[in-house]
Amino acid sequence: MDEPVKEPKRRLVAPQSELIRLERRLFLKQGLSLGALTLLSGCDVTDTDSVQKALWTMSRWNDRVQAAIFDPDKLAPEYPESAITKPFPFNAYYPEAKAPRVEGAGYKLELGGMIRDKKPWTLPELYALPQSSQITRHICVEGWSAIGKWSGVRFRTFLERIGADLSAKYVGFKCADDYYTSIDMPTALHPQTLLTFRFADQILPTAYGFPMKLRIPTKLGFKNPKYITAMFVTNDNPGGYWEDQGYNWFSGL
Ligand SMILES: Nc1nc2c(c(=O)[nH]1)N[C@H]1C(S)=C(S)[C@@H](COP(=O)(O)O)O[C@H]1N2
Ligand SMILES: [Mo]
Repeated sequence: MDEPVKEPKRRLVAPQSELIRLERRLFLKQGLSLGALTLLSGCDVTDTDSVQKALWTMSRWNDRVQAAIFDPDKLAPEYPESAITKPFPFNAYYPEAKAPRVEGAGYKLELGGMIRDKKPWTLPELYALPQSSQITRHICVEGWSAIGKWSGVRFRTFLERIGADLSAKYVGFKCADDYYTSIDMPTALHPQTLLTFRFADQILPTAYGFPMKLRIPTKLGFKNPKYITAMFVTNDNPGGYWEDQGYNWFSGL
């Protein structure tokens, strides 16, 4: 849609649409209206800066509440093969043609932080770990969802194998693009959280994150890093690409 907007008019509507954006975020993420936020925070909603600050405070509060009510035994729904979405959508903060092409032969997964054995892992070593599969729904905050089949090692199994400190708070991920994200340890240990190397029974294609994607069906799509090159265990929240721009950090069940 190309709607020509004249320069002066655009400048006039800009602050208004910023507020509409904020209101939408507030409503989506906290189930709140701008009016309710005004009452709760006492800040002037026409002052975008203080609204942003209040949003951040509430988002952090929300993370704590969500982490507290996280149920490690609650499973995301699984589906039959017939429910798989074809074609499965690609998504990233750039178009598909720009997806990073990781060289499999020389690849090594780097480990850091609170991990006993930080020896880097090659792909053949990772493929030799016990593998399991899931058919689950990937839900993107942008408003689409799709069912896919991923296979790989239970992340808990891998964390145990490398001697990760399971009492630490976070696991952080670095990716071959400039993406990064992090998750809470209870979610890392959840039985459906898989470090996956296959999509639809084939080695992960570039689009879906070769050489690996952390598949977490209990979290929104942006908490599922593709093209992982490094991971580390830490007690300092590493944030994330979208999280640092205001998306709720926990974003999960
Ligand atoms: N490295 C990396 N991982 C990423 C992203 C990204 O841009 N880079 N985008 C996230 C988002 S927002 C979504 S919805 C899913 C999309 O995964 P798909 O391409 O397999 O559908 O990847 C997530 N993981
Ligand atoms: Mo997404």
